Amino acid sequence: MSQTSEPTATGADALRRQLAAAGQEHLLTYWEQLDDQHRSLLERQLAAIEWKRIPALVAEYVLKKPQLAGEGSIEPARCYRADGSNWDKAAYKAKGAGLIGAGRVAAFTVAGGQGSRLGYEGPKGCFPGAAVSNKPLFACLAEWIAAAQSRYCRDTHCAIPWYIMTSPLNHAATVRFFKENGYFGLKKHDVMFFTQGVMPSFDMETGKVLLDQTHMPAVSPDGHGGSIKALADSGALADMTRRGVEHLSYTQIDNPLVRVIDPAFIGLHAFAPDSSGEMSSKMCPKAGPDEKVGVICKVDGKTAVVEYSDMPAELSGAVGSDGRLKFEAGNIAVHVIGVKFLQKLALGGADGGIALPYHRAEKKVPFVDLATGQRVEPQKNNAVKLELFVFDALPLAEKSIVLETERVEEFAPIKNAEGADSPESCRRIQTRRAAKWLAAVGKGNLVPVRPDGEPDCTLELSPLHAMEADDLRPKTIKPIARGDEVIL
Ligand code: UD2
Repeated sequence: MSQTSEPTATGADALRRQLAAAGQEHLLTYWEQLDDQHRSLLERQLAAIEWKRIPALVAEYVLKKPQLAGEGSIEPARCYRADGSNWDKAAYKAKGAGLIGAGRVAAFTVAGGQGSRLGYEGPKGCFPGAAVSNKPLFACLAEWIAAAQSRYCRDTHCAIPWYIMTSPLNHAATVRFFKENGYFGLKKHDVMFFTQGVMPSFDMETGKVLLDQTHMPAVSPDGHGGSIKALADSGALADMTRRGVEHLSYTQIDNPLVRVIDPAFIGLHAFAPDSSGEMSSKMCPKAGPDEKVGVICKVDGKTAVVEYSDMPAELSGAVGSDGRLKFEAGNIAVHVIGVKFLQKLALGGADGGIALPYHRAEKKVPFVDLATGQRVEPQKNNAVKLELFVFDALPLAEKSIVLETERVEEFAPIKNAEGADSPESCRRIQTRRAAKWLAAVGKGNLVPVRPDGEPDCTLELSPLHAMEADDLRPKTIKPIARGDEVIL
């Protein structure tokens, strides 16, 4: 490592000491050569990292591979069925609607991811999501919130606040997009943005943090589990308390079909006897034993998500007497989380929070080679990234319920440019849902069908027009021609 001279500012001195104590002083290798602007950029980015935690993380997660799979017993999670066969759906829906109407529920969207698999440069929420109009994903979610507000808060005039987590990499672009689009019809003061933290990328062999540029460490967002700390640090939790919000409806930005606010799910979470109102989950039955999604299970009696890669093959493939996969509960990343539970997680531990485990991913991360000063684009994995996952909070809840949902009803994520979970598959599922709802209210004959049973058209249905099949009953819908693209 080349010698660097001491930064002059007191802040920079303190930073150098912190870096030295963490064994990461090499990050100031180019300090002498940087101009003031780049120095202050480097200083700001390094100051955002909690250096005192880094040596332990390097030892535990970077220089060795931690065993994440639980040693304990794994059993299927009990689920409330989508068809309401083992619960009183109407009663819980009414209770949930009451909470929404009383202003006790807020929406929360994690939108800090980088969308790298999709190959899209901007914030993922700006990506076209609606099947025909190409409205962006943010608009799809905003319309659901507006629809829920006018349906459940009509008499009370309460709002459904919307908290959106961005990352330092996409925050400015996200906020600008909302401004340019008039907050998609929502009130500006009910939409709150905050950024999540970042984690540095580490050299896989040495545990040293990589420099992306001479004035920039290699960093990436710290995972959706970073939302717990970010909600507290940003003041979002305090804002919820001020507004009287008690439950947060958590969804991801990548799924335009998601029921952003679902009264039946909220009612179960808040009132079911086997829920402590801390953290609940929706699941979608896995398409088959090999579908690559985490599975919601009971691990040592506690609800938890087991990553598909950690699931023993004999369990993944096991079939019950009802012919269903025993471990069928695919995690679709839809939760309701109690605000008190979030406060406990964010503020309750010895060092001010309850630590979730990190997940280690080996990646190719470009870096400045300190020996040559050249930037290197590695051909094989050279780095470790660490991320927190929000579902690791599930076992910390005392009692946690799981609600089944059908894929066609609310799971059509856009993750890849093509194939499974792509814009095309999302359009197909949106169309199927609209056709299913039309059929449910006796209008199925309006939809042209292919020999394989698929609708022979593309359909888009805004939640502002229908949040469930019954809403389509009074509507007049013209017959749809083969190949048509129709906004219902
Ligand atoms: C996630 C789940 C998977 C399944 C699937 C459903 C994990 C590890 N896996 O897979 O089990 O439930 O979703 O669609 O979560 N995000 C942030 N900040 C970050 C990282 C991600 O806000 O630092 C957001 C991101 O913007 C997106 C969501 O989290 O809304 C999911 O991120 P992902 O695409 O990395 O998750 P994925 O598809 O691997």
